[in-house]
Amino acid sequence: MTLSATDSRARYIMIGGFLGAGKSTAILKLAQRLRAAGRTVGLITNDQGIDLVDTAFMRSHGFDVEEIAGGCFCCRFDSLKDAADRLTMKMRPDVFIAEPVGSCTDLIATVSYPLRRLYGDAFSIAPLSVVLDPTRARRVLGLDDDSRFSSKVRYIYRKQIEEADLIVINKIDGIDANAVQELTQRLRDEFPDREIRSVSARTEIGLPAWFDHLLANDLKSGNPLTIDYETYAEGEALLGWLNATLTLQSPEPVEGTAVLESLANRVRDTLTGRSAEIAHMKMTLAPDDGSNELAVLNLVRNDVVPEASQALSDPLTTGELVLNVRAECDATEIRAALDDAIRKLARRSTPLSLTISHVEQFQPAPPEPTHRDTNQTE
Ligand SMILES: Nc1nc2c(ncn2[C@@H]2O[C@H](COP(=O)(O)OP(=O)(O)OP(=O)(O)O)[C@@H](O)[C@H]2O)c(=O)[nH]1
Ligand SMILES: [Mg+2]
Repeated sequence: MTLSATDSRARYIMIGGFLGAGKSTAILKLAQRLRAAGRTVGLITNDQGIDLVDTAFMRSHGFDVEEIAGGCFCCRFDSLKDAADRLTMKMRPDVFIAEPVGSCTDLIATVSYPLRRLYGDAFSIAPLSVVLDPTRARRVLGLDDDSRFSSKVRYIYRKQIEEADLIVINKIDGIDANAVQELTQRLRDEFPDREIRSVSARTEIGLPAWFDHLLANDLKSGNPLTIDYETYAEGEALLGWLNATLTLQSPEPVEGTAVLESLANRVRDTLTGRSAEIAHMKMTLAPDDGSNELAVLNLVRNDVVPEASQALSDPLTTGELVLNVRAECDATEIRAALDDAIRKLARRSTPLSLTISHVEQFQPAPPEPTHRDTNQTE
């Protein structure tokens, strides 16, 4: 965990990649390692809406998190700087780690370069990592059958890889080594000159070398991505977004993970029935018992079962559930799937009452970056 001893600037690290690739999991591991090495870390999360599972997840591990809601970093560049300033006022981080929205691309031209140009005296900028879920990447790159996302969503996916300084194949704990090898070869062929790493954010294989690279190397200068903003905007608008906060009440104590699984399975089944591919459905459940515990559950494709990554120690009767779903469909379809799931859970033999206290559903608006640096100077 070496940071330059002579450089007094804070390090700014951005870890991108498509929805559900494992950005938050990796960021948490990096933040924990830095903290263990005596470094102060400030985290910045980002979403098109508010009520973020990622923010709750990272705060539950004791980190200071600033959330930029209502638009991506590139379109809310000034908010990104304000968030960094607030963290600086609070705890002067040695390292900022920022997680951009998983449907966002062109980050080097719209975030990294402007940050370096305008605030290069305050931040040293690390290379951009783009994290991949290998199963999803194999499908998008045509190694496995993929008719699940339409071509404009796949366009964004490819553009994300194209602008990466470091392509990070994640989740290698859960996939055959030959499949990773074949994917690596395809990435080398299609995106030459990128550094490619294979890691598991979960089991920590490959993390130390990746993280050391991010601390020791600076963002290079080069031509920004060539990208058609119309196709990019259309691709983003194909993705429905739903963020909701719900109040849970149960007459009898229930297992938090079981509640989340029941809800996730029902929403997934409805969306699968409507041929809507889920990019990421994530949930947290916080009991009202003052314990500060958090159950976390994720689903990153329609053809898998939801995975609990954090569980509660005890059953609960009341709590707050936060749900974020991103899928390729109209957001109203996700809302209908949620309402249907809530009705079904209320009719179970042991009924569960879930009441929506806040909900937002939308298709992301066209990206309009605050800055886009095309002529790069160091
Ligand atoms: N098997 C395995 N699962 C992983 C690994 N890293 C992340 N995951 C799981 O992948 C799912 C998504 O992880 P996140 O870290 O939330 O992904 P993300 O990229 O931050 O997702 P968004 O913020 O929605 O774009 C969760 O269920 C994680 O537990 C890994 O190395 N191996
Ligand atoms: Mg995340």
